[in-house]
Amino acid sequence: MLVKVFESENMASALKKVKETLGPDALILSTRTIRKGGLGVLGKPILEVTAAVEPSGEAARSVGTTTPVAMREKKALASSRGGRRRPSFEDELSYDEIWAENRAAATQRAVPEATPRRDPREFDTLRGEIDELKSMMRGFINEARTPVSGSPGTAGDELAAAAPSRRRARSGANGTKGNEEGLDGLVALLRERGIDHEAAETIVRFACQRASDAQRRDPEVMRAIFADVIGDLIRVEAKPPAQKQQRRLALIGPTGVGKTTTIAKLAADHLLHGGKSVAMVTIDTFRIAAVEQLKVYGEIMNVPVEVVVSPKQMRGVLNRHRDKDLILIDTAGRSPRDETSLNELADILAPELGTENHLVLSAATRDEDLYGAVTRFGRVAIHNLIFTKIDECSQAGALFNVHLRHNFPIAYLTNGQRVPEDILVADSKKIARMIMG
Ligand SMILES: Nc1nc2c(ncn2[C@@H]2O[C@H](COP(=O)(O)OP(=O)(O)O)[C@@H](O)[C@H]2O)c(=O)[nH]1
Ligand SMILES: [Mg+2]
Repeated sequence: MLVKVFESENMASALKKVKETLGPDALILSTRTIRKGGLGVLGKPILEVTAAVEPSGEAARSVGTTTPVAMREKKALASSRGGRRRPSFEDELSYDEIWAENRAAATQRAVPEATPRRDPREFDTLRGEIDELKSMMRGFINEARTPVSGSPGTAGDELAAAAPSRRRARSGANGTKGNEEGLDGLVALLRERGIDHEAAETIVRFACQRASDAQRRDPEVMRAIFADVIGDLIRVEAKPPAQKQQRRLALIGPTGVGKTTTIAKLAADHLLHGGKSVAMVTIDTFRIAAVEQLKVYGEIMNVPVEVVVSPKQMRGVLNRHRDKDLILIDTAGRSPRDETSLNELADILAPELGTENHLVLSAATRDEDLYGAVTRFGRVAIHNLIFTKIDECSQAGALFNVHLRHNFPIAYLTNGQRVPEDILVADSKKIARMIMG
């Protein structure tokens, strides 16, 4: 690995130098501010960035491949897309351009109107009926998860395979064939929303206990009752107790689900509305674009960004920022199929650090991929779920299926690309209404 140290007046020009010298695949190992000019603390502050690149030749080859003409074309394309460009790094706009655009956008929306409000949530009154509902539901799901002998499939397959036999077994206890057909119609209303068969059947049975015969025949009324039942089954993150202790939120999850964007939204929310001091940490041997993305947000919000590649560095960074109210930890670039990198992640997010690990999942993902991600990222202790891209999913039932199956509380939802506006604190009733359309 070729390691080089760069000095510059600010992060923008330092990263530009790194990119020009080592190419876009460069890894940022550390950043720090030093003073130069022989005047001790009065010396001019200089930013020192240590960066490295694998000697594969790829980086070297890619340096200079973006011609001025190509850059101009990309700039034209970017400006034709309109003002509110995010630092998604899908094209090769320079750091300076992205930074300038984002700073302008951030200034314009310094006090955004549509910002997440922390709704007061109720956790103290769990009615006996709901407890019973939940335990029945869990029993039902666990029963369905028991592997069917000779069937090597996924948990989803097992559920599907177990369903018909249980339906047959239960139909006798539930009365006439006519009733069963009525129930099937109601199950279909839930299946339309992306809720899986087992969950749908259970919701219907609970809903029928709350509905009169006449109500059961009215799909609109039943949809509203379903929303109530679903709302009672959804668990959201408990409000953290009012305490002075620092909170450390780590976001883990597949690439591209929106972890970094959500980190920025959370940082902005805590800064603007909670008056909290925040530091952002990013764990990985990063490609420069990934670091830049977080640095851009860090510079806009004036929040320090640290890069950590080892458990030791993590402890050092947490110690350095022990005065902060909130540490947000991003884990860009981990593929759920990369076992080694998941083990490293688990090492860095060691339980004794007290991180609250949020698994970030895109609500616009198929059920099986969601279940797969939970299983693979289960190597790291998962405390909560965050569902992103709810604006992109036509049916939000998958969100409910994975939540119910794994029973991790939901902490936040995100519903768009805008930072910081598009984030919501999870509210079970609202999620239920969203699922039922
Ligand atoms: N539509 C939509 N896009 C989102 C949302 N959250 C993030 N994105 C976009 O998803 C892409 C990947 O986001 P990023 O934060 O880089 O994902 P990461 O790889 O998990 O860190 C970016 O283009 C984001 O703007 C969301 O709630 N809705
Ligand atoms: Mg990221």
